[in-house]
Amino acid sequence: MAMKPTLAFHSRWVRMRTIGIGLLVTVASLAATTPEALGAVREISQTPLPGDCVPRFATALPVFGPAGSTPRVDAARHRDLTVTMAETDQAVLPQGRHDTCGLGVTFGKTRVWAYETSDTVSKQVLGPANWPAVTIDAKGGVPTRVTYANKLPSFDPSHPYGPGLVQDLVKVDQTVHWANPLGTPGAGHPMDCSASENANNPVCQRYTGPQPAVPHLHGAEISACYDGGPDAWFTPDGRKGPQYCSDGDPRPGTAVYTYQNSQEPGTLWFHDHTLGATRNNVYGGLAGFYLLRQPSEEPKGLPSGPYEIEMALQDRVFDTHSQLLTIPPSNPHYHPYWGVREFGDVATVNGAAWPYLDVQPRRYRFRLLNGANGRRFSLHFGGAPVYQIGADDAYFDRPVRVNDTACAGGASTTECSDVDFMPGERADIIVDFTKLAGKTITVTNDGSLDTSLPNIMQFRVGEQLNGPDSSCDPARPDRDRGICSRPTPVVRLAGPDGRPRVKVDKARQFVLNELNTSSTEPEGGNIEEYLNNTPYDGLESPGIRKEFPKDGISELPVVGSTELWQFINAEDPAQAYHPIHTHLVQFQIVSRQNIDYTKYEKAWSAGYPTSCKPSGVDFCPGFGPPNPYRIPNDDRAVGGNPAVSPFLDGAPQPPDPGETGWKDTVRSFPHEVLTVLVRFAPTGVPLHRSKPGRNLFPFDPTVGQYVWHCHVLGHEDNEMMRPYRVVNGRHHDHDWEERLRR
Ligand SMILES: [Cu+2]
Repeated sequence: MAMKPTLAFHSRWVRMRTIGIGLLVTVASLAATTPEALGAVREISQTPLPGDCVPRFATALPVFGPAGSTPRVDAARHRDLTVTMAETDQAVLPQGRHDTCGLGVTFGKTRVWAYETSDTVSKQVLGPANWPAVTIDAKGGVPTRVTYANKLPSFDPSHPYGPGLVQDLVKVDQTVHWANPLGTPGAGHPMDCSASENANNPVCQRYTGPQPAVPHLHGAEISACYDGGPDAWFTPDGRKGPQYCSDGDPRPGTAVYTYQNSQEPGTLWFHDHTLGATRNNVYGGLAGFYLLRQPSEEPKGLPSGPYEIEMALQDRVFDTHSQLLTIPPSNPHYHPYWGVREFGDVATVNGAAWPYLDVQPRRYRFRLLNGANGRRFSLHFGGAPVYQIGADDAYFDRPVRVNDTACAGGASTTECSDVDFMPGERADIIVDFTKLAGKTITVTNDGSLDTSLPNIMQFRVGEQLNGPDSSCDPARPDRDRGICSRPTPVVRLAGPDGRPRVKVDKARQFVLNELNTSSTEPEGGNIEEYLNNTPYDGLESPGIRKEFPKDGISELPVVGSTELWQFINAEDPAQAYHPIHTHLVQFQIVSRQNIDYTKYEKAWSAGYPTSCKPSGVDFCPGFGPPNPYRIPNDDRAVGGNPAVSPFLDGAPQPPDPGETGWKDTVRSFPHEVLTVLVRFAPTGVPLHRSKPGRNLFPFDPTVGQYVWHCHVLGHEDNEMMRPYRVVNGRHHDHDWEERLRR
């Protein structure tokens, strides 16, 4: 949202948000007097290495499973796993001396954070510490118990290159609302760190205390206790977030989760989710695949064994010592280490820079993950036929040819690509190299307009086949025999015309917006990203707090119900995209439709009382929506926003062919309203069985809380995330009714 900021507005905001932490100050001041907290520790000085100095296609793609040297972790055989978060050195860049940039550069190993997986009972290491984690291969119906152990070392100023180096390099920004394990006063609130009186404030320094971490299994239908949400973090020395949860009472620095693996099969991944430090922990390397297999529910005949390879696409910046470098902040005065768009200038796949993969002239299955902090990838496979068989956690009914069909995005898309995905999304594809023997294919990318990363990796197609290709032909799926085709069709919440096939129990409209005072401040002002103009803690929003005084949680869907959620992206720049992710449930995309965003914004801001508008600002940042949340608007949608339908522009666009199944993360583009149907039931439940109030999960989702958020890690780390609770439909409106009676 465009706005004219004033400094008066800042101080008012800081005061407003500081109320409530006063009580903590006395307790926390002890911790705050340590040298670390005072920022006395020197930082390692780094010289950025231009990405162009890293030779391309000089490193083989690291591969897990039969095609590589590291087997996947077999979670059906090893049902009790220990996953340890640790620091390790890894060959990310092509090792040794290379003549690039007009001079010789010698690359060494890169210190990263990694997950190491072992068998809890035998202690056998099944997946050595690696970025990304060695893939966990789980089997439907066979639960996996995981003990997560946080052994991330803290930076040690007397041994700066010893253990803890990564913490110094990835730099947690304490001006964003974050886990703050030491209770540093004022952390999590905007502060003008360029002002001389704040120069030594610990909030303006990077964090070097015990590192909080919490792993989230992305895409899991899971009880809240094992979800690994942002407030469930824990540190190596036993500090815990307010939503920390575990089986039993494990030793400090650990949490024990049970993954029931009861859902439909697909490509899940696990990654860190610490409040306000997800971007750091994932950038450090804490992410990995979790493949859930259930042969009876999967298409038969897909390329498998050495011809099935998972690939995590990310981007990084390195320094001249081959170490990770924090992407330079966009607004250093207010956020010394945080950036609104964090783009690296080196593409990494499975933790290797610009790798290549030798393939045979046959079909391959690639499970692609966009694991980047903020970068959207729009990929082209050099003309090789590409079929998509699934997205996120779920299979499509049958493969769809996707070459040049990923076209959503309007003004932010230069051309249609083969696979277009944003952080958090997965694409399960078959690439057919059969007719490409002897060719070299470069995977190119045009997904980010202002900071491009044009190349990703290379396929080198050999001349020889190592045995015949017996995989199914994705162009000719056999539905009756389930070959290249799902044995049971996807449960469809909407018909081909986009109309819901089920009763919609509730419609919600949310505005995605941004507080940004950069326009008048050369080094960038304060930025916060909001869902529905509400910070993560809804109690900070006067509008939300009034209606939801208990915990500020405004999304209270009834278990078993189906809701229509519309995301109104009224932001302007083409890069203001937001991949929206829901925990616990998947959803189906109905449409995207252009809106007249200037007119909508005007109607929206007019709804705010002038008393809460800072001078020169056209809305009330972080206030919550302009209207009462629970009173439906003219579109019969709750959420507290003016109805969006009068501002729709042009015809609704159906989802891209590559997003026609269940999704857990969806791309929201600027100037568009995105409509999805969310059902608070497992994906496999037939339409007629799901009813409001009926819980069909094999656990009780009304216990605890989940989140929904933007999966640009910098955005979710800076307020673009909201907790939500599933309710049983009997008491959820209790508070509200009570207020009405008064
Ligand atoms: Cu976002």
